[in-house]
Amino acid sequence: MERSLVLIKPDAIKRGLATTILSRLETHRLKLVGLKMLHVDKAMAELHYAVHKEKPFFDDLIDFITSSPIVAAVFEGEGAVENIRKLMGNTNPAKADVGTVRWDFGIDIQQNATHSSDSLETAKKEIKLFFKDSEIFDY
Ligand code: 3AN
Repeated sequence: MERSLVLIKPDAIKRGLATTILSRLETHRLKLVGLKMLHVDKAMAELHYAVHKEKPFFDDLIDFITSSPIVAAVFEGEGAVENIRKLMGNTNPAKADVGTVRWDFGIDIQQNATHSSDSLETAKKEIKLFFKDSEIFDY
């Protein structure tokens, strides 16, 4: 079954939105198979966002994601990667569809509440970065 990585970012954590966002996914046919709270360090953040290394917002992005603990989750389901992206909405909350997580909870393009894997290939790499095999459950 398809799996995807979801991160609840510092802006959402600080506003007490972690369980609200996780719950929204759980009620949309996505099964929670891995969950942890962690404080990402600079090295891990740079690995996670390696594709954005040359972007002008890279340093700010690293500072932001390391600015507080985050919640990392693995969800499983048919079409999980695409369905989670749809539920999250556009990267820029101002352009997100009404009813999406980023429409409801995003502040701006950086403080946009969540991250979710953008392809199956990326999901596999991202899940490996955040979770050991033994931290993902079959049930
Ligand atoms: P998504 O998270 O929707 O996959 P990406 O992969 O394009 O979006 O960007 C990764 C993260 O980089 C975004 N979640 C956002 O926090 C940040 N980001 C993207 N574009 C910008 C931008 N123009 N200015 C500041 N931060 C940005």
